[in-house]
Amino acid sequence: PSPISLEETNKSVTEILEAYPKKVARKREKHIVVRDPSISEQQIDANARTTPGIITQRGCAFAGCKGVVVGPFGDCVHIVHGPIGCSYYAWMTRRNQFKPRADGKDFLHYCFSTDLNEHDIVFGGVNKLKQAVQEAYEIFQPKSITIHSTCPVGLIGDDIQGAAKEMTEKLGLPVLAFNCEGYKGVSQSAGHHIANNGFFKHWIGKDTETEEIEGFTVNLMGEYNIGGDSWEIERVLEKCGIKVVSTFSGDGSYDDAIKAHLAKLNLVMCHRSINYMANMMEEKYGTPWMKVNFIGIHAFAKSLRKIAKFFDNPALTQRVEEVILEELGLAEAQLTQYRKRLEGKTVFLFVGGSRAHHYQELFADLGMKTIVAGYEFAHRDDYEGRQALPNIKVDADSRNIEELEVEPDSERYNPPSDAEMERLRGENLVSDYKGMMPDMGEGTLLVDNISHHELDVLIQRFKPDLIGSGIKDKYVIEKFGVPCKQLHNYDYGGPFAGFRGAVNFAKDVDLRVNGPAWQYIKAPWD
Ligand code: CFM
Ligand code: HCA
Repeated sequence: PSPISLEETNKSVTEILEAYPKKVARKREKHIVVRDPSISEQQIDANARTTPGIITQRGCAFAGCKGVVVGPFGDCVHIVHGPIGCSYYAWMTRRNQFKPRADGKDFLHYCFSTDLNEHDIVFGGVNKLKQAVQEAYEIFQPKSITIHSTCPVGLIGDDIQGAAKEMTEKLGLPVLAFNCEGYKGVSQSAGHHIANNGFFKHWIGKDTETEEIEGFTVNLMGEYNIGGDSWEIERVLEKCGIKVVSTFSGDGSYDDAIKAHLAKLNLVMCHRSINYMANMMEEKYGTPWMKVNFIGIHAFAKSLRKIAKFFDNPALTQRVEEVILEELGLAEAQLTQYRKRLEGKTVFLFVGGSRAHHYQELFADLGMKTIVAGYEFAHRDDYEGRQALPNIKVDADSRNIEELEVEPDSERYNPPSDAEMERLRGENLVSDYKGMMPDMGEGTLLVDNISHHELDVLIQRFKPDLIGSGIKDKYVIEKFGVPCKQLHNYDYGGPFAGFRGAVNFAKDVDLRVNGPAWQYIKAPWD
């Protein structure tokens, strides 16, 4: 049950909508849902274009492709083909970490751009791009070079695919081009899809020499090593005897990535950004995938057991139980002091496409209750849990993927019914995958792609003890006297995943929630 009353929740929704012009209110209404578990197959609108004039927290396709999925591969050079601002403002803000391998290659902290200017816009920028690839190759000798086009490149039509092909042949090094112009789709989500397709086409399966990797091998998919999360996850997996072949993309290395097809199982952490790859690998290589959550100590333990169950090996199962006993016991003991001070506090969560769900389990470990939550750009399946069925055609021999259709939008998404999902699960046709909505209690509120106006109303009504969100609203929130914990880049902290991460998180949250400063803050507009 929610600590807020249903009446209160409904009143806030009315207040939010009343401020909008009728047409906008009609649209936004479908993105704001009061959770009612008695309604089967409760729906929410998502993945729709933001109404112009509304201030959203979303990013663009370039952010989703270069910034999120491709950028974390640290031994590669990622060139942004576009005006310098696209590169500069995306430079090192996400806090994805990388440790160089034996070859010492580490280009993560660099910012590579063709610095497209007026002359290039008029006469074309392809030659400049090829020159940039050549220079990057000569100076850095990276494992691979990727090219990312930003908006103006799509408008002038530079053939970046042709340039990549030519340079691949010339240099004998894989050069991959991503047509991830920012305007594609309705958010960064389109960029994830473009990135997945490119990797699948050009990297996955490229290691043809290694025949087999022995042991309980997995890929960590949709884990980006923000604040060192992947390292804590790997520490525990390794302790259990589970071997990580590759991670997409946190602490990602090219040599690992081209072996990904040899892993026996794909663990899908962020479903939103990587489900395409998991589905394509299942189709082409028969690699099964399962949804996991490593955020929250009980969620982590549950995921470890799920992995052990998949491998169905008595020695592994026993080892996993031993590790859980040790790690969970220690973390629980360490969390006790924080839990005492945090129990019963309320949280709002507005983050990307998976964390607004994943972090609810960690807050529950701390005794905190999520009362309002929403994604910025997730799709209906991430909310409703009725997974869109794989809609991918992969030509097994040539690795051709049908050209990306811009992300199917909400109106065209036709989810399977609960009954249909049951049947598919029974036949092992879909992974055991659950969205955010079923985990949210009666009377809680789901708000998709929240706007600043909506956030203002909800803060004033519910006065949460903490909001987990991003940089675009952090300071608006804190001016209300409510602490904001960034759940994108973790502010300056982390890791927050796994057992040790949960303890870091609790300390950080306690400092914020129980810090004495907030009571002295008077919002400038009061
Ligand atoms: Fe997946 Fe992510 Fe997220 Fe995401 Fe992102 Fe991110 Fe995020 Mo910021 S891949 S959807 S596009 S978990 S960058 S590491 S924090 S919005 S919730
Ligand atoms: C992005 C990246 C971002 C932004 C974070 C934020 C990240 O969407 O381009 O808005 O605070 O995690 O760095 O999601």
